[in-house]
Amino acid sequence: MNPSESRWTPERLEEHVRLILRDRPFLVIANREPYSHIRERGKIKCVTPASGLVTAMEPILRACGGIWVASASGDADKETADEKGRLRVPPDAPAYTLKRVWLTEQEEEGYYYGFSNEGLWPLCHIAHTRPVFRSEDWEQYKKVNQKFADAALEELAGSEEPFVLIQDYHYALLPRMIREKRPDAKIALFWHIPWPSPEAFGICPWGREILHGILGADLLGFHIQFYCNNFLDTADHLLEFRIDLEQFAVDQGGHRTRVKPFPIGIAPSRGMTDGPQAASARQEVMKKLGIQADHLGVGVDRIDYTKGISEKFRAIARFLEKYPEYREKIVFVELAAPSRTSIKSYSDLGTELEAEVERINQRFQTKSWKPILFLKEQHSREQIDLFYRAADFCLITSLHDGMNLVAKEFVGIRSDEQGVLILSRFAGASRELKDALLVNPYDIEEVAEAIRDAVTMKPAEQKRRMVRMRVILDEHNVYRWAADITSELSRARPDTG
Ligand code: ADQ
Repeated sequence: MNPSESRWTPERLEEHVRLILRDRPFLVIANREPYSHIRERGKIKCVTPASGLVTAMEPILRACGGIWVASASGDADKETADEKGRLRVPPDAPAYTLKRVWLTEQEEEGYYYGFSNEGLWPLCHIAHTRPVFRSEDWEQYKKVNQKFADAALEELAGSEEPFVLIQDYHYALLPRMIREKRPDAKIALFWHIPWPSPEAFGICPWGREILHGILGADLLGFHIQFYCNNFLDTADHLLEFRIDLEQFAVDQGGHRTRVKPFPIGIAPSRGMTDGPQAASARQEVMKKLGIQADHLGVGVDRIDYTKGISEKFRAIARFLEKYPEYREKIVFVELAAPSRTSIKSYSDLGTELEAEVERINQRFQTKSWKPILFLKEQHSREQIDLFYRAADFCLITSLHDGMNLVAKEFVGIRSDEQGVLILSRFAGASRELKDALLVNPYDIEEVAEAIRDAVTMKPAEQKRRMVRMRVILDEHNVYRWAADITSELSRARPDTG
């Protein structure tokens, strides 16, 4: 079979899912909605957040006319849905149902910002930020999980053997809540972030309840095998259930949860063949920013302490210190999206990073040159892609990261087979993208050397590495990720006893 025949496409995924489901319903639960409605200058506008998850889930939902349950987020969401929060989407070619769930401010504060993002997020990422566990947040987390379970159960009424795919750490309790009412459902939970060691997880006051909730699923997915192993170790330490290390499963009486890696990918060939190629992209970027440089580096991150943005800036400073011949010749552009800003430590981090860039720039800058441009805003897909195309290297220094899609986006777009990826070995993506320059982001010296290796790497060597990484991305795109999860879920055995 040639590669194009084996490649997964939305059509192939749709076909695949149709065969598996045979008219059984498919329900996705995710915090983010695929379509939201906002008011703009007196008019209602439908907006689609650019998201890999929407790309992967839509073909499945299209294939079976499924249901997506999510938190309402737009200020015109209410009047565009029916009294049960339902509407048909995509608006221009309705194919499946979006069911919106409304949260109160207090619920959102406790469940989303509190327990999910100040508790579970730092608990699962080893980035030396202490998790905060407040019992009020935990109460809201339980309440909101129940609210989503009720919304899902309402939609599943009257169906038989439905497939339920739950996304992420916001819904750890949901698999058990749904299973208790619908033992015939096949339930999967995909956990997009790492899973820590049993000792690290053990500090969570409600660790056992969380594990018990998760283990209501038939299938638990992580990006890499290492997180699966950590999860099984944790379950072994904290619970009494039988762990099957040969099959990677947890057995609880008659119910079995399989734990498997499903490395997420990106959509294939998004803009890979069209749009300006590297040289003209470079010109466009330079003109836009009013800069001149022989070497251009790029970083693309949400402003989050797990992404190691401060370590990245320190490594650039160290590079300029060690190799002064690159002063005035290299510019590093960091596209940094503000994120979770109602949590104080996140908004403080944005300000601290600005100050750090200012310090480094003041130290090295000349009349006509600054080494780092910190562009703190949400950029459009087109803008980010332009920077990926224009850059000589992309620098990713996550202190810990489930996968890191930026790494894959950069490689995916480089149809010119040039450019160097410098990638933290603590990002899940480092398991697949072995031809990146892999670094320990805590080792500033090593990252500075990797920058030097990137800017001196011969085009033939860049090509050799890029081609190999692109083959891997091509084979493991996001449609295959969705297909693998659904196939595996279809093999789940009904509970016994
Ligand atoms: P994130 O932590 O959000 O996702 P990542 O995988 O890097 O991390 O995805 C970030 C996305 O946001 C990318 O598509 C990127 O292009 C975009 N982005 C970043 N900065 C931006 C900016 N300034 N403007 C606009 N867009 C920007 C979580 C996990 C990851 C895992 C994903 C998917 O933490 O490890 O890879 O889910 O499972």
